[in-house]
Amino acid sequence: MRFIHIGDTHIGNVYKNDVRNEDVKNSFRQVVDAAIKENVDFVVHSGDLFNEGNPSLEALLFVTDQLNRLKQAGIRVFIVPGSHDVGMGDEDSIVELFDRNGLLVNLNSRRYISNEESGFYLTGETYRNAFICGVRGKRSKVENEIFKRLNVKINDKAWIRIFIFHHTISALGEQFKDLDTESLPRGFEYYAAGHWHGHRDNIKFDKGIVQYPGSTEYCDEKEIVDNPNRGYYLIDYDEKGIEKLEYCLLKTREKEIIRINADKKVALDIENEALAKLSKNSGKILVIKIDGKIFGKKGELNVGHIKKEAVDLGYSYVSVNTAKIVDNDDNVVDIKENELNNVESDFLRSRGYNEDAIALAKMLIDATSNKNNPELIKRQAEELFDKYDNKRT
Ligand SMILES: [Mn+2]
Repeated sequence: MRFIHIGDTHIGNVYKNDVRNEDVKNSFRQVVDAAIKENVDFVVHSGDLFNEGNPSLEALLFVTDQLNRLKQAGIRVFIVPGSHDVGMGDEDSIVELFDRNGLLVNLNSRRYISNEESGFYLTGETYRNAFICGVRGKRSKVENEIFKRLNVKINDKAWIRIFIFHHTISALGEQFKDLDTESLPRGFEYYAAGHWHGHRDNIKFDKGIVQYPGSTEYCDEKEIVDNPNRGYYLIDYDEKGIEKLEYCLLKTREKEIIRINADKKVALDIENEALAKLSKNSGKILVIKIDGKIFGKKGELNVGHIKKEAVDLGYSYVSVNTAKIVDNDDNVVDIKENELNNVESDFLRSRGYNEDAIALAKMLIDATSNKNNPELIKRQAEELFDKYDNKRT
């Protein structure tokens, strides 16, 4: 028997860029192609099927078509909703719609769950001698609590037991965790994990392994720079358990990462240096990362100009990261600004805002404090919305 494990496919508007959103779809299509070609018995998806909890009609139709291809090939899909698959304030996930239409199995559909005083009871499905169950991604702290009260009715007779979840566990690094690794239920051979967009496998837990396939496409600049590969797992199993496990690569767009040091250079020199490194191409992804101490002001750098030239040369996606540039002014106001920043953050935190919202508010405050230069405010506002839009896991 054989299955594919994927996660974080994020169908929808990951980018404000049609070419890249098509790439996101194309990766999903490649996985469906592979599932059919490899003649798998089923597909396991560890959440974030969609990028938004209320996807566009186009995204819904695309996913419907791809799931129908799998259905026609006799391949079932098992999923738990991810953090992106649920709309604001909604209890049910968009994934449930597909469950009711018979195109996939939502393992967190209410028929698998019973929340009682004595605990949170979970069942799953046994299919082709594999027992599969899971817990959906987190929308609030409640989901973490579920793990503490979790009782799973495991099928001991299955050849393999698969637990799907959508959290970053502490084994990935304490600073990233939204769940202690030890909180996972025991007794499974394969832990199909999602939410972490990087690819990490073979994390040992109990008698099994935790596997993060990562997202099927790069969803932001950080992923483009940090994580070289996108892919999925192909797993063979028999009555003795997992027989063979392979990480298969997806074909993604070529990318170019340019690093520039700004030390002692004026804005125009940095701009020219960046432009000189670009070349005509047919749709590469481009990330320019600039760091160091600029001569003059950071705001003088015309990022919009670099972006426009790059797009004209054919790059499909351009990101110019100036976050690591230091101004001449920075040292002088360091202490004062730090204190002010803390006061602002503490206040917002006391009002219950989360860290993302606080970061956005602070960026807005920074941008509007440059009162004398409307062009600069406009440019910074555009950049900060870009950054906020692309910030997702
Ligand atoms: Mn995700």
